[in-house]
Amino acid sequence: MKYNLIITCSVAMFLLACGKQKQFTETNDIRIDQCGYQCDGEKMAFTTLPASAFEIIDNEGNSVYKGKVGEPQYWADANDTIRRIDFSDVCAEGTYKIVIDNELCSAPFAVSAHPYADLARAAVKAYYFSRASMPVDDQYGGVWSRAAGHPDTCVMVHSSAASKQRPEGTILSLPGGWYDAGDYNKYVVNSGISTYTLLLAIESYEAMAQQNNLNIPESGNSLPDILDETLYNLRWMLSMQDPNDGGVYHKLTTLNFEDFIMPSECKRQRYVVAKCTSAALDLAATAAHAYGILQKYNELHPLADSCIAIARKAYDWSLKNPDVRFRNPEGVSTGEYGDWSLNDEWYWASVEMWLATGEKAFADNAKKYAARYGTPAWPSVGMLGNYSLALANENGIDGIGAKDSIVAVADRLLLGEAESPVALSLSRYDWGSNSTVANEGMLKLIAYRLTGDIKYYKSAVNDLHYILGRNGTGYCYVTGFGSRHTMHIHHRPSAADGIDEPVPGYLSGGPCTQVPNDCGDESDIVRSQYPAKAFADQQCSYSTNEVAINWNAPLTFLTWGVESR
Ligand code: 9MR
Ligand code: 9MR
Repeated sequence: MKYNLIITCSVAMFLLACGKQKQFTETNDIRIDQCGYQCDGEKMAFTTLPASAFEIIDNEGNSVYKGKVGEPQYWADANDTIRRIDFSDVCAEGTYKIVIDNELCSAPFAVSAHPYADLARAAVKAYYFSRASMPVDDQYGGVWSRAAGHPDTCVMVHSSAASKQRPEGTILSLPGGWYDAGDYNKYVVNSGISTYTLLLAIESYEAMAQQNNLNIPESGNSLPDILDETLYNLRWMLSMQDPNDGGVYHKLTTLNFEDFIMPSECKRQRYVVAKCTSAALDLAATAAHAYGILQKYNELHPLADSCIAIARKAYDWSLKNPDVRFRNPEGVSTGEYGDWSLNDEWYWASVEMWLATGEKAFADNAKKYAARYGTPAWPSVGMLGNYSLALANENGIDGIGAKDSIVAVADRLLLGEAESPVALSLSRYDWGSNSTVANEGMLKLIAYRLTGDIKYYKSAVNDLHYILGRNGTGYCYVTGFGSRHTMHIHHRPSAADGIDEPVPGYLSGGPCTQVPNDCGDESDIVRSQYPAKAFADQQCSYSTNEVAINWNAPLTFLTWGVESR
């Protein structure tokens, strides 16, 4: 290190003396975390080029560190031979570039005490941009301000949802909530895991929640901004219950997807569609969990009371209708979120109801549905029950080792990371693979919290590095961040607002091996057959480049947890 410094200083002095700096050509083949690295953290980049030596230069072009590039390793997921670049010894705050073989350089990146603070805010702010039924005002949205859309005050009961008290065609007022994704519909199942994940971030990172100013209309009131944002969706979710029987509508939607137009231009009729068990159980779980948190705020006591009452009714409805699965009814073609296995929803809801009420019947049901659940996703929510159980300072439910289950999954993920040339646990590139990475990172952060073992935290930081550019494509997958971020997300406002820059803070779905022809069979957009590269920064590529509330939620938890240490 000392030797390095002496050499690099003299080179710098020589360059300064000559009055010119060597110019390097920037390449995307040095993959870095484009948002930067923590001062005290491990710092790894990798290159797909056959380099042997590297140096780190600072803003003035001074070389501050020199090292050898790692041995070549084959990364099968990307069909690339990669070499690691380890510069963990560079700890001083600053802006740097990596230079390989004295020729090519990376984009500039930061080493900083808080490289993800802005990102952590933007990940939540994205929800504000996604609010239905209200405008995005100039003072909060800047160039991305827009008029309100989808008042949802005249929503029709669809034939699939008709009941005696609310026959087909009944008009309901169900405003608010977030648009699910690049489309403008609102789906209860996907709202459940998203809202819960944000609630868990609020509880887990309370100090950050208290301080974080998101510049949203509620900023300055007595509640944390992230909680205000989360309540915007929770209140809508609660309204999706039919108070007559406790059943919960699966979604609020147009019959077909809207065109790529602004929210205020959308005029199609919206409907509530079919009640189903997964929606009822996910609402029960989320509302029961919210009940616990909202009680901490005096002004939210009435809302907390509604939460537990609604959760109980939804759970009771589910007991009477334990297996009503959702399928898009004839004539409805928007997002399905159909789920064929409901044991995990039963487990999660039973755990939350037990935590909220302490009633034995719920614990018995939780035991009945306990199983080895894995990393969460919208159709597999069992692990969320383990999160709540393990994080609540309660004795737990006899025979359910929630903490052990979390740690066992985290350990498996760390094994995968250790075997990966690029230090990544991810092993499947499904639709929304970036959210799998974020959910894996979140699970590791919870394991860190439960055990205090720093190895889980470090591994979660590697997940964040992947999302922010140290990956198979060299994209930073969050709009508005990094030197090369996704520009053409499948997101209707970003496409229709006439602003080149997409609305910031949104996580793209990421590489995906499903629907390789989403841009059309005739399209000349060809997606790589290698999973880690199967991505297209194209608006048409909804299976790789859409955004979604259940993807930004684990990104929020991950960035908040990494920043909170
Ligand atoms: O825009 C829709 C997106 O939100 C969905 O995730 C996706 C899959 O259901 O479908 C998108 O809509 C496309 C439709 O499925 C096929 N025709 C083109 C639509 C817009 O790209
Ligand atoms: O995230 C969902 C993914 O797991 C499914 O494979 C896919 C197809 O059913 O649908 C995704 O969810 C989309 C939803 O159906 C409609 N809104 C956009 C969502 C993200 O693409």
